[in-house]
Amino acid sequence: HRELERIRRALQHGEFRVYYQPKVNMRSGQVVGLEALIRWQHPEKGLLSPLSFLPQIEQTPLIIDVGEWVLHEVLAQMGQWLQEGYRLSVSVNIAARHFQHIDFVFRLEAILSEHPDVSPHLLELEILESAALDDVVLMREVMAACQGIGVSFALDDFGTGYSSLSYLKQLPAETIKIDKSFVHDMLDDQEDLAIIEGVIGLARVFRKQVIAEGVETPEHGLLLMRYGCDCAQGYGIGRPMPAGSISHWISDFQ
Ligand code: G
Ligand code: G
Ligand code: MN
Ligand code: NA
Repeated sequence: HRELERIRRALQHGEFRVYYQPKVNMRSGQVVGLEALIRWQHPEKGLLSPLSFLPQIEQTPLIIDVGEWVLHEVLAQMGQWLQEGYRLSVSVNIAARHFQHIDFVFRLEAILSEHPDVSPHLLELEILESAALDDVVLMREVMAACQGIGVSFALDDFGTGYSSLSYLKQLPAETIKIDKSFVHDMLDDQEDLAIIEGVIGLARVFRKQVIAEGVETPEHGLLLMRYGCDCAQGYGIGRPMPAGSISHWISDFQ
């Protein structure tokens, strides 16, 4: 519990940061948006990965406080970018417990209404297909309610859950994200390549956008494009970076 208290204090003391990683359309070369990724700027330990603190709070109410902080922070930053002439879509990772909270849609609307300058259409939520294991009917209803106010969805880490195929049919997400583990090995593992080919084919049948994560080399990008993948994200395109670096990154990229 001391660890939980420390994380709560980090939130109160403003020690969390949001980094942004670009997503690009491989054919047009356009930046299609950014993924928001939380970091902890720890006073002694330096910049910490979410893997070092999110798992500890994932099953506690604190995950909701942190998740709502991220949403506020991202919407405020999007408003700032709009003032600078950048109309950027941003996707935010939402923990299963947060998304399944009874007040999720109500609270999301409240948060959006505090940022009236930012259109909800610019906000995408990334949810894990494994989150849907609990209650697909509930998931579908909450997603539909969010879509009713303009917010869209991506199924994150797609392919790593247990029932990908049935979820694809049941969950109204606009986008699926091919998990980086498949991309990592696609160049020398025929089975991973076959999974990628299969996911892209499914995405086309279900009329969903498909984005590959973990694109680290031009070879990854070229092969994904050849298989019909729309968009890409990864260290080979741009690393997660502070908000202040994004405008420079965009001008350099284009
Ligand atoms: O950015 P990085 O690769 O370190 O992120 C590690 C994991 O943490 C990823 O699975 C990512 O989805 C998750 N993550 C990053 N930021 C957030 C966030 O704001 N909320 C939630 N729930 N998960 C996040
Ligand atoms: O679970 P999720 O897909 O949200 O996790 C995204 C994570 O992947 C982030 O922690 C991000 O830092 C990381 N990431 C982004 N691009 C790459 C990449 O090209 N290679 C690897 N190994 N990780 C990446
Ligand atoms: Mn994600
Ligand atoms: Na992922």
